[in-house]
Amino acid sequence: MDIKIKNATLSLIQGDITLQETDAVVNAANTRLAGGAGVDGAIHATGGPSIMAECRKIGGCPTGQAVITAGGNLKARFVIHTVGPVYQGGGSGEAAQLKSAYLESLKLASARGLKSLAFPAISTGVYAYPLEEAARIALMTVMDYIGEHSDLELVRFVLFSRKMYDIFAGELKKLIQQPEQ
Ligand code: AR6
Repeated sequence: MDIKIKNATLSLIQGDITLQETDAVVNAANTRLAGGAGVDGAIHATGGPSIMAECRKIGGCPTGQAVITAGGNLKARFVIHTVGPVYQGGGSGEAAQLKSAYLESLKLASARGLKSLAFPAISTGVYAYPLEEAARIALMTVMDYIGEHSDLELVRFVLFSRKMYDIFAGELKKLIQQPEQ
């Protein structure tokens, strides 16, 4: 599913983030940038050890922030590593932290002059964020950003399962129908 916002395309696909040919792919990392399971494990496995070497030099990344490394053996030239919140019931600022993880990744892509970016569904795996709310926050943050900034031409959400694709597509349809909410 694709929609146009100003000059940019917001795209949803079912797939594997490690295969994307966008300028950068976003990694759902942890604060130590230490690697792990899920997207993080897949990106390091496919991208090779140079990505971890750069992560070690950077040292870490607070929740809601983002850092950038080269893409190693990935097709993407860069990896933006961001850290989403661990979901703890919703009363610990998780929504603001999740929004910030997307926003800081977008800002970093803009600052580097990148034109295309692929996101996974941050925090929806190991970090257990409720799926519909996570999808809504992800989509609203990206839609607002590309509506206000003309530099990014493509933002693609790469959803690993059919279920997650359907959740994102459902939330996107709701947002398009009721853009003020
Ligand atoms: N491509 C796209 N999406 C994927 C892929 C893939 N190759 N693999 C998994 N997903 P997660 P988190 C989906 O757990 O919740 C790591 O250990 C997955 O189905 O990767 O932010 C880190 O080191 C889910 O919907 O990230 C951290 O410690 C989504 O990606 C911690 O997990 C995110 O799941 C971060 O947890």
